[in-house]
Amino acid sequence: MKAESVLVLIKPDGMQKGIAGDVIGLFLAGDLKLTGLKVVQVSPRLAQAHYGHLRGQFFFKEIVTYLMGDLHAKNPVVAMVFTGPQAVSKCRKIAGATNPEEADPRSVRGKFGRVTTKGVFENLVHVSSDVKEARREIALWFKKNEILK
Ligand code: IDP
Ligand code: MG
Repeated sequence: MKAESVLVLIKPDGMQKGIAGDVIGLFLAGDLKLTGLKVVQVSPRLAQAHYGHLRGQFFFKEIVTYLMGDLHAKNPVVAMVFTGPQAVSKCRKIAGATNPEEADPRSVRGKFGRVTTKGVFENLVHVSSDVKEARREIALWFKKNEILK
């Protein structure tokens, strides 16, 4: 089967909770190759570009400030690329549903996520939703020479 790549982000709540290692472990258990990894202090520009397609949603401002660490003591993001057959669907399954209350209790979001009283889905991770989105996002977060072949 043809290999594909996916962008996985551990968002600032995961860093603040001190569970980045556990989260990386859950993705590594998916039997994909880790082909990129770095820590990023997210700028307004990067956060807005990352969520550009969601501009106009009622939660847009909130998710931009969330990704920048403004809700979590300015913690950074761990950005990773995983590569292998069906990398997108495998990593989406490991992450769980967008709303942590609806996510499988064994998924990352089910285990560690929460919905705040203000209604923010603090769901710990981002995973590209398809191969096309993954290509755009990987190019946004990584330089070519930061990713293994
Ligand atoms: P995904 O992260 O599961 O792909 P998207 O629809 O791409 O979900 O939404 C991006 C992020 O926006 C989510 O991870 C979540 O943090 C937030 N979000 C999405 N839908 C809602 C909502 O209905 N209420 C609050 N936050 C939301
Ligand atoms: Mg998405």
